[in-house]
Parts: sequence; structure tokens; C-alpha cells
Amino acid sequence: MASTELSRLQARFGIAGQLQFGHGPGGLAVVEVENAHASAQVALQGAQVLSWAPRGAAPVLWLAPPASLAPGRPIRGGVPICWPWFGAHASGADYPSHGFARSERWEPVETRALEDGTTWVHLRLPRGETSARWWPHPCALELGITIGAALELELITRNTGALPFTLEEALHSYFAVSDVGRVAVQGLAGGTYLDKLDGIRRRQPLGPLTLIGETDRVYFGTNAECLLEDPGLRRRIRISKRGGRTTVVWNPWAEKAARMPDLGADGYLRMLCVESANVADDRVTLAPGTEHRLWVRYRVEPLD
Ligand code: TA6
Repeated sequence: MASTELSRLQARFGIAGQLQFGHGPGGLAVVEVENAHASAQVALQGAQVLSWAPRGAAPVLWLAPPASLAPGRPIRGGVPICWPWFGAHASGADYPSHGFARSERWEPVETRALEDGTTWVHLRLPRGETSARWWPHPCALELGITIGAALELELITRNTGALPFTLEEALHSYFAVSDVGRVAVQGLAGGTYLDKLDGIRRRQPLGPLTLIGETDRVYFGTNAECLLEDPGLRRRIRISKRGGRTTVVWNPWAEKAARMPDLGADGYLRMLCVESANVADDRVTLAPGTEHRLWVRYRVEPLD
């Protein structure tokens, strides 16, 4: 993005000493936030949170090496927004995986320094012609981000047309972990999931989910809070959600990761996706004039 455009955004939405526009990793145009509670970067491409770290804490989100990042290319890491479909499109073979929201450039609507010292960033997806090509439904898509000791994201879809439409969505969060083979995810016990490795639906055994290889599971009908426990970093990440009935857990593991250059040499060891979503069985149908909100909050706690 040209510096003049960044300067215009800075003049309109910048907050002295707290929020500025600039070029981040890979030359991506980003909103940079530093406040008393945390620091974060949000790419205008896809309104994608690239990084977030509560003050004094290690980064909570994993991001691909900067060399693999470039404007216009889906960014691996942070919190990609998958919308209005998840994974491969049902009929459009040439449609982008996970929808188009993450590839388009979003625009700021409002920024605010809140009284509690957190920072509010509100973005929307302009109705570009590419989205009209793939998605012929009049709608509005916005994201509200609250950056503080917790990170909150709220994805809002409004049906502004005269006909209902059905969508899938996911906040495809890449959490930073010490070693994916040593972490555990609490909160999914007893749930039913689709194992995308073989297409079979199974029930999650009681107890925490631990990983011993490639894992790609879609848990349906759950609004459970998940805890990502990481003994190596002596922390747990509390993943709360509202408006999302699906939780996706994904790690490609070594063999598939070796075919994903943007994961870097041992990237798969240092990340785990725990995604709050509405996918497949849980897809959302929006009547004309209504809206749907998918909200998440991430908090870091000591693992005593
Ligand atoms: O959320 C899991 C998943 O659907 C995996 O199947 C894998 O494709 C992953 O998303 C990454 O997708 P991406 O298009 O970002 O490479």
C-alpha cells in the first residue's frame, strides 16, 4: 500500500502513542497497536490479526516466516477469517480455499482508545467485484477487535438483501505452542467430530485431546470453551466463543508440513489451530435483514 494511503489512514484513524498504520511482515499494510495491556498487529488484508502478546507475555499467535508473506497471498498464521465458505468450495473448483474474505483488503471503520486501556479496531469488507463474482448475496461483513490482556474478535455478517443465504465461517486461529506433541486441548471430550483424514465421524474420548500425528478434526454442535494447555510455556490459552457451534483442531504434522513451504522448517511443531467456526452441519442461514455474530475471546493464564 502506498505511503500516501497509509498517511491518510493514519490521519483519520491513528491514535497517538497507541495505534498507527505501517508496513508489517512481508510488506503487508498493518495496523500496529501498543497499549498498556498488549501489543498486536492487524493486516488490512483479510482484517487478519497477525500477532498479539499481552504485556510481558510471549506471543500467543503463530505466524509464518516473513519471507513467505506477501500482499495478495493468503497469510498463514495469526487469525485468518474463513468466510463465506470453509475449505474447498462445494462447486467452484477454482474458488479460493476458505472463501475470499481473507484475501481482500478490508477498510477501517473506527478506532478507539477505550477507558480500560484497551484498543478497539473496527473494520469492514468493501463489496468488491471479486466477492460479487463468488458471492452474489447483498451483505455486509465487519470485524470488531478489542486488544488488551485478552483478545476479542467479533465477526458480524448482515444480510442486506431480500433473500436468505447460507454461509460457513471460521476464525482459523494459529496458536503458538512450545511443542505440539506436548500440549493438550481440554473442552472437547465426548464431542462428535468429523475426522477429515478419513471422512469418518467419531466420538472424542473423555479426557484432553493430545496429538501424535496429523490432526484435522471438525467438532460439531459445541459451544464449549477450550483450554490449550502448554507445559513447555507454562501457560494455558482460554478460548471462549459465542455464536460458533463448530470447533476445528488442525495440525499438518511433519509429512504434510514438508509440502507447505510457508510453515518453515519446524513450524508445525510450534503451532496448533483451534478454530471457532460454523461449518457443514453447523452452517448458518441468515434471513433477510438479520445478522449473525461469531465472537471469541482468547486469554492467557499461568499453568500452575
Ligand atoms: O482448518 C483446517 C484446514 O481446513 C485444513 O484442512 C488445512 O487445509 C488448513 O485448514 C489450512 O488451510 P489453508 O487454505 O490456510 O492452507
